[in-house]
Amino acid sequence: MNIGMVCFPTYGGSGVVATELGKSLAKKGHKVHFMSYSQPFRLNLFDENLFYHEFSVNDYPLFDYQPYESVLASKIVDVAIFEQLDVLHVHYAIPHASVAYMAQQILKSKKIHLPYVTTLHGTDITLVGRDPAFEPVIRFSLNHSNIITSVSESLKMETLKTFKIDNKISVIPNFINIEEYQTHPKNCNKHKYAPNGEKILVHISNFRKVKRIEDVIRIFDLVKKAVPSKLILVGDGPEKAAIDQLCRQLNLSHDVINLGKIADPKEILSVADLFILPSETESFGLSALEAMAMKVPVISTNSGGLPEVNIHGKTGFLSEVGSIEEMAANSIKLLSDNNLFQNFRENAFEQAKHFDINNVLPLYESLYSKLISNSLS
Ligand code: GMT
Repeated sequence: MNIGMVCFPTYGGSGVVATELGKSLAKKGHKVHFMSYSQPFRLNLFDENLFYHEFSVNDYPLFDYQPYESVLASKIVDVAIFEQLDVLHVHYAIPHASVAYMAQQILKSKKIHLPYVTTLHGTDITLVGRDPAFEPVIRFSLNHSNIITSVSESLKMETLKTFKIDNKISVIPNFINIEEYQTHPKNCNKHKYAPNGEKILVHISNFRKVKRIEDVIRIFDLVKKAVPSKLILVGDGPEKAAIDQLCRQLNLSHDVINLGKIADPKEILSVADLFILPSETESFGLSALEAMAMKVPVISTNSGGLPEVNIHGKTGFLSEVGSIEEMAANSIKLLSDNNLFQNFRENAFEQAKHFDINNVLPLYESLYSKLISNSLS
């Protein structure tokens, strides 16, 4: 198949899912064409069957806001014709679902049918999508998507509650390549971050308010008082400066290690004892799944799709949003009981196996095939 893939290239789960999906499809022999304004951060163009079509949105004094949508729609039309795309897959509904619709209509006027799949990732529905200013456009473009997928049951329910859509939503969960985690060496650099054998807590995100990073710091503050430990923060974003300030206030600066943005989290996860994800809302929690694939138990909230990934009392613990003391107590419980901890590590890995790419890729392939055969008939 010839597949067009549209995603945001920035540091975030939807771009990671699109990129990893594209890479796996390419390995199976499909040709995958990424279209974006800069190269998605995990894309490796040396891989066979992967192509990247960049577009730039020119600035002009008249524009306070650059016409991203128009340029992307034109790029899709151009690539669809030149590369003879069979299907288009857009990640993140805003604005990609309406752009896909526009491209589809332009192509239709040229007697070309390009079916599109829209994958909902989370904040496109739960945060940004809640803005009433987007409602008619989102509803329309979702209703006109040839297929809608969502990354969790919770996000599907949330979408049906927020938007009156008649279209069916298929749940296809996020995934990891379990083999890459299984074969990754463990603990190699642990001494670098924890020279005195401290436990290592890790948080990875794009440091937006929804991630509640302040809770990560406050949980760590309590844990550290009971168990010698270090906290590694991976990522960057709008909350970073406030977090640095909080670490200074709590006298934690020497125990909190900031690594900034890292494309592949495996090395960091390989030294982690616990993964902390206290998000306000989280449609799936791909970073939690990546941690579990590396046998790292997860302390998270129970919001959104997190309970579909992290199983309370088995692979980690779930708490209400903002329950800092409880999340700290659960962390201490796990870090102080080696038998329990080893049990959770194995359970986390077993649970992660359900989300292996080999189980998920055929679901996307069969959706694409269905769309292509419908358009041929
Ligand atoms: O805020 C983020 O974590 C990034 C965001 C995105 O859209 O890029 O992530 C969302 O999509 C991920 C991949 O499907 C999910 O694993 C995240 O749970 C989801 N984030 C939220 O719902 C806050």
